[in-house]
Amino acid sequence: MGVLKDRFKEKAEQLAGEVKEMLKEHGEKPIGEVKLSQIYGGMRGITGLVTETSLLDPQDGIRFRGYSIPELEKALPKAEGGSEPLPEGLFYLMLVGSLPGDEDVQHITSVWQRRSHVPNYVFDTIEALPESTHPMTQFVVGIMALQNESNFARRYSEGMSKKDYWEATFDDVMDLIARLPRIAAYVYRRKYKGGKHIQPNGLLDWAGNFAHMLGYESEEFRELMRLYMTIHCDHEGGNVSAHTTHLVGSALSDPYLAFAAGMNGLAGPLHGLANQEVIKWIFEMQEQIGSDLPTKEQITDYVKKTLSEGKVIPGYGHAVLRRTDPRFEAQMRFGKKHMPDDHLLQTVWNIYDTVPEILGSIAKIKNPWPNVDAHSGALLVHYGMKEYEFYTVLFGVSRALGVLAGLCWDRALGMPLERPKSVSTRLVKLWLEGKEEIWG
Ligand code: CMX
Repeated sequence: MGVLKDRFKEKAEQLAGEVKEMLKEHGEKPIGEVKLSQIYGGMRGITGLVTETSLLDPQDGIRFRGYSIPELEKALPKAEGGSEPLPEGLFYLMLVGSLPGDEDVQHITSVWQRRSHVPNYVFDTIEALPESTHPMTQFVVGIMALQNESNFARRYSEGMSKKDYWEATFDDVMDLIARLPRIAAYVYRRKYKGGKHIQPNGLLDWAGNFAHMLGYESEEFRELMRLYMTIHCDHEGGNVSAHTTHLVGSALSDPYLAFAAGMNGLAGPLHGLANQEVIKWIFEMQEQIGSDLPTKEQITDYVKKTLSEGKVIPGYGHAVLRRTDPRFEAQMRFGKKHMPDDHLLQTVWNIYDTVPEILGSIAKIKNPWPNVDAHSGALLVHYGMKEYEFYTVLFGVSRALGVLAGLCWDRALGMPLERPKSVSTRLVKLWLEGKEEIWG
């Protein structure tokens, strides 16, 4: 068994024992109340899931095993000569629960390098799609084609014991994460670079190699990819991509099936697709105003026009956060360090100075502050990646780290099939009249 697998097994066995004891003693203790408005309101605020990898506080922001993003920027190992965290380190932290050393990170890099081969039939499957197909759809089709390789599916069909589920999941997770950058880069080069593909560089770290396969060779872009892949990876368990991966995995669908399902959720404009919508919206604003550096007054007018047309301001608002997203702040720090004079970034910062006050004056909007997607596209455009329809694929490659580490934990803790109770409005009405019981 590999070093990482051994460590995970040890931690998982310990926690599984603790959870068993905890449930024996406290299993009947209620956690809060559920209101009628919540079941019609996207289940906001209902605590109904357990996710080990990260926790989101509305005021404090995301913490991975207790560490905030600024803390991780300092504490996680870096590439040689680099200053951004390596995503391998965050994967280790989410999986094992403690900070990795340089050797732990190097181990993960080399395992992912070894497992990164993508069979040709996966590329052939992507090639069967029209080039106009959205990059997220091509990405998901590539993942689905790869499902043929699933250890979990093969071993299950051979009659695997329940106690081995976690191990087969772990093997699939490592294979899948290792291969995702190659599939994503293939989609990018196919759609935007005339099918001129770039072979992997086995000497680079996971994110550095991804940048290389995309065709961006500057060390600064590699650093951006390391930061990007780190900060987008997880946002506790209730967001659409994480929850979907967890839900589909609960049917013992293998990690390829579960992750592909999660990616279909990430492809929605209220979730990960917002990063493409932000840049599209800014490009349209620049064009209509006729300037690549609109004034704050012009931005204000444009924001009001967007709202008056019944549209959302992409990149602003959040279902849980009630402050500026620390992932936005991390990208702003990167921008101020590397490209403070870039007009697109300055526009993003001017929007940040303008939008919260406008959204804050609309009573129904609970969070007027920017989320992760408000910033990411501008950094990519700076380095020449203007093909904004591809941005959600980058988000997806990163999100794999969190949701797939989460899936390892789900199987290790023996999480059962997820099956909440639903009710019809007819039953709700009868319940309100006192004629029916809902919870009986
Ligand atoms: N612009 C305009 N209206 C907004 C808004 C925004 N940025 N954010 C929220 N609202 C509106 C909602 O559409 C909703 O209106 P209705 O009641 O008419 O439907 C109302 O305000 C209440 O929404 P909320 O409770 O504040 O927020 P929700 O939890 O329902 O939704 C989110 C959260 C992210 C979907 C929403 O803020 C939004 O649509 N933002 C823009 C899209 C975006 O940036 N998504 C990316 C989120 C991060 C990610 O997952 O990647």
